Amino acid sequence: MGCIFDLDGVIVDTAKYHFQAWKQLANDLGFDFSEADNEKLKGVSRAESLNLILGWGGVQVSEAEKLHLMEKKNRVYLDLINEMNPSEILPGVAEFLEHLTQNQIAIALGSASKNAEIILEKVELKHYFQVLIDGNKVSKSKPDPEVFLKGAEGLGLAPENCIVFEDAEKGLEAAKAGGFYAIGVGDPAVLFEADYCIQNFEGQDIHDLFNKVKKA
Ligand code: B16
Ligand code: MG
Repeated sequence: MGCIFDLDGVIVDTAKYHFQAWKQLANDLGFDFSEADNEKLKGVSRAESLNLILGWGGVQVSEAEKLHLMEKKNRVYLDLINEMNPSEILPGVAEFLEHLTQNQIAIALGSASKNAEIILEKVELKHYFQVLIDGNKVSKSKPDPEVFLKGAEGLGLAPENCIVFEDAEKGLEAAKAGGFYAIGVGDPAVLFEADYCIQNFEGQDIHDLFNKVKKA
């Protein structure tokens, strides 16, 4: 049995730092975008995020300029995440990872972020993960299931023996497309693709969760 975790929105809230960094880039290019628009960037790769943002601003640039803009945004983002510490771990996550470990449940990360490893190091959770699949190891973005399939493969488990925890619709779509059980972390009205939803990890028991998704 295994669990595969998304990072942003599940383990930590890095969306606020992505927003700050992208907003600064957009402002430098002479336009702005809202926090509501930012919701559409959750779980979306860096390159796809940039394309969406440039579209909102009606800005067209060359492919070379896109690379430069992505680097610029990432430098600002890295400065922000460099200040992260374990106080930013979302409620109940550290205890839940410990509970999984105690129960010999395998743990993997399945994140679109190329900065996932450094974030896990900053919040001191990296040692819980047997497998890290991040934006550097996949060629297709969620809703393609590649990131979770590679996670399961790394753990030596079949998708039907793994639960994926996700906060984004695209991530849940990816999990279901890959044949995984999927637990949404957040609002069930939004995360309707999930087999089951939790508000956070506080007091969660993995055996209860497996029973709930199996019945779904
Ligand atoms: P990076 P997740 C995603 O993380 C974020 O939700 C998304 O907003 C971001 O663009 C993407 O990572 C790529 O991040 O620029 O650090 O490579 O939810 O898949 O953990
Ligand atoms: Mg996420």
